[in-house]
Amino acid sequence: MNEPIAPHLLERMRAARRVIALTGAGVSAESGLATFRDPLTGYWSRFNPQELASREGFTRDPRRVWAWYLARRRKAREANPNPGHYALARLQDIYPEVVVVTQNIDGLHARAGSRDVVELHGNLARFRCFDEDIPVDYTDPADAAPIVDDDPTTWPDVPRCPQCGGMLRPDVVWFGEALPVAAWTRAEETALASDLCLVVGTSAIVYPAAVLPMMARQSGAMVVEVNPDPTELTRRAALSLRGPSGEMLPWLVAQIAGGGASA
Ligand code: BV8
Repeated sequence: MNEPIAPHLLERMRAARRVIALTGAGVSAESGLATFRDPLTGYWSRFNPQELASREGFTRDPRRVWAWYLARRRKAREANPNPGHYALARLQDIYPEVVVVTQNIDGLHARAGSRDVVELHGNLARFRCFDEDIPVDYTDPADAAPIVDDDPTTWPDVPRCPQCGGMLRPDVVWFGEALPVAAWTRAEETALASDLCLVVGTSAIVYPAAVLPMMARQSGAMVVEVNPDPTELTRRAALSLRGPSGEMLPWLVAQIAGGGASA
């Protein structure tokens, strides 16, 4: 059973009108998608994700990086939103403004019904030409041969851009790359205008995303963290719910809505 929320904090959350929810890989953990902080399983455990999620990593070994993303794309396509994603979507019935600003590239917030999602780091379902940087339609055939992480003979060749013959890449933001301007601008504006900032399932290590809760706090927002572990943000949060978001978020939403112990 969760600790009851102090009445003054509950009142402050209920009085909010503009909510920003900053999410990271942890909100999708209960959908079966690995986080970055988890030791990468199997073959990928020998790599630092920052090595793979970078232009240098891709140019060094395009087929390895392509295989890693395609395997993640397939897992995300087969995954389902979990109660944490649905609870964030339910906030839309309580507050006039709810914006989910996510670092995740799995598309699960939209699939759970969140209508206003800002994808800071792109989306695994979209692809671009590595050379021209233009969007390129590519559908990974559902019946394609399985990718075996540590068997390079199962890694598909990197598909080519129909315009220029350059390699395709996932439409995600790699380390060292700038965030999409429109997404970052919207995220900043939302953080500065918010009066309640939920920070869910993120280690708050990657920038500039990790700045957003501080922007919200400096603008007077109440910061609430949901994470099984303490993070860089914990000491700055007015409330830290120590547990998995798939359990804590439905409980939190029920408390805010004035409901009982379950969602
Ligand atoms: C930029 C998409 C500048 C790809 C990602 C040196 C050289 C170059 C850059 C830098 C440098 N030093 C610092 C930087 C900046 C760098 C950065 O921040 N590095 C870090 C490592 C210090 N940032 C960048 O490079 C950014 N770009 O700075 O550009 C620029 C400006 C102008 C012009 C040119 C350049 C780009 C950063 C984006 C990188 N792309 N993702 C992909 O996914 O493959 S980042 C990726 O990692 C995620 O998107 C996310 O942001 C991050 C992982 O963090 P989390 O989501 O928090 O996940 P994590 O695993 O860390 O934590 C999970 C949490 O969940 C944990 O706290 C855990 O306790 C919790 N949890 C677990 N289970 C649950 C749970 N919580 C709730 N419920 C559960 N069940």
